[in-house]
Amino acid sequence: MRTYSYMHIGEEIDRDAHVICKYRVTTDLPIEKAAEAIAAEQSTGTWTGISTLDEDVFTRYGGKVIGIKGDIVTIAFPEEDFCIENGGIPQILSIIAGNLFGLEALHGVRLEDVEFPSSIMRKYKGPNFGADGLRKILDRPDKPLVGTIVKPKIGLSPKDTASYVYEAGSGGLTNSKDDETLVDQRFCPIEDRTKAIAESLDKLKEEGHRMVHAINVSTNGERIVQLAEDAQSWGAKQIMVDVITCGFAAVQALAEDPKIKVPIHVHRTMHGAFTKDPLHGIAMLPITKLVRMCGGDALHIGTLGAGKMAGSVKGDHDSLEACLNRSFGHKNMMPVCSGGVYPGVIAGMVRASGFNVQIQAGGGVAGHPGGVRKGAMGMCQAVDAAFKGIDAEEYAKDHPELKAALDKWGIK
Ligand code: CAP
Ligand code: MG
Repeated sequence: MRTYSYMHIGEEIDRDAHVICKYRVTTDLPIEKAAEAIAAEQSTGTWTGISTLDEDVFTRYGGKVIGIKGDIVTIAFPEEDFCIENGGIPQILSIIAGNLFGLEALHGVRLEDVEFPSSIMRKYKGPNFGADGLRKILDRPDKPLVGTIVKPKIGLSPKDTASYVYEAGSGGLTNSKDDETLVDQRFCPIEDRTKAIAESLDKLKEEGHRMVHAINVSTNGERIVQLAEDAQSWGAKQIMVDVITCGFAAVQALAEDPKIKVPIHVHRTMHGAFTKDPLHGIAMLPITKLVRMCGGDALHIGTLGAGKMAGSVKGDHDSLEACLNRSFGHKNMMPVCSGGVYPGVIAGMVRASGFNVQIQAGGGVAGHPGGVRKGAMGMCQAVDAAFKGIDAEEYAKDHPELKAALDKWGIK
């Protein structure tokens, strides 16, 4: 029985006929052996030579280790290993991010990046609106979008949620959203909430202010598209989905449903389970690329070191870049900076991110001493100051809502 070598370092490979993955590997094995173990496990091999593997199958479908640099291993998987139909993200993940994480011989392995050939990219339609489309809806061409997450996360009635949204919009916010744990609980049924919020948004519109609120439709696979359609019929101007708990296929199903005509806000709750460890798991970069392929219009990317959530500044930057770069082949996606944001962190955060972002604060709005409307004003003033290049403390001299926020939380 023959055993085959998965090592192809130094050989020419057709990059447009392979899915190319970069893994960070920690192991006591020689790294070549570890790399081969991954390529084998994720393509044509297993832990031992097998009688059923012949030259032809191995050559056509075997993963190829094409680079090793320090602890980074690059593996190219032939495009033929992947499903022919559109909708193959679950199967793509079972190859590029599958059994390899459990291999005993590896102390740690982290999928850092993935590049898809155009034959696979073409199967995915990408965002329907993207960052540019969202800006058009909100008539806000240049400044960062400024949003809130209704707080408390859970417990408010539809009426109280709608009045929070109205107050936030009156204070100038362009966006608001349900929190990730709110979908359709008894205290806040989704139909009543969506209708009540739609009234708030209509009232704001009559008063000359455009705002969207993302209704969280994260639910079972067989219900999610119908729930999103229903939410839209009840007046939702944006829908939200938790990509990790619902799956990439859910984002794609929503984006490709011809009846859904509103943008999709993508939350990433649970991502910390595999993004937080720098040596094991999956980085946000591949997650971002997959969400963009599947059609998310906005995605949480972290706060570039400014907020409450753990995350590497480089990781957040990579994700930001992958949302916005114009060479991706699909519309761009609005990067959402959220998690412990308050007015005093905005200048620094925007310096790191640029202006093409959606800045979001839950506690940083609802925790303002003057209430939600003033909290929203404080956030908007901080964004205006950053946009104009004026120091926040200086700007606060003529803007009492910002001043109150800086007095409470300080500047980071
Ligand atoms: C922010 C948030 C978001 C986090 C998720 C929260 O609220 O609603 O879920 O931004 O962060 O509940 O924490 P606050 P990440 O503004 O009150 O912090 O995308 O980094 O996982
Ligand atoms: Mg939240």
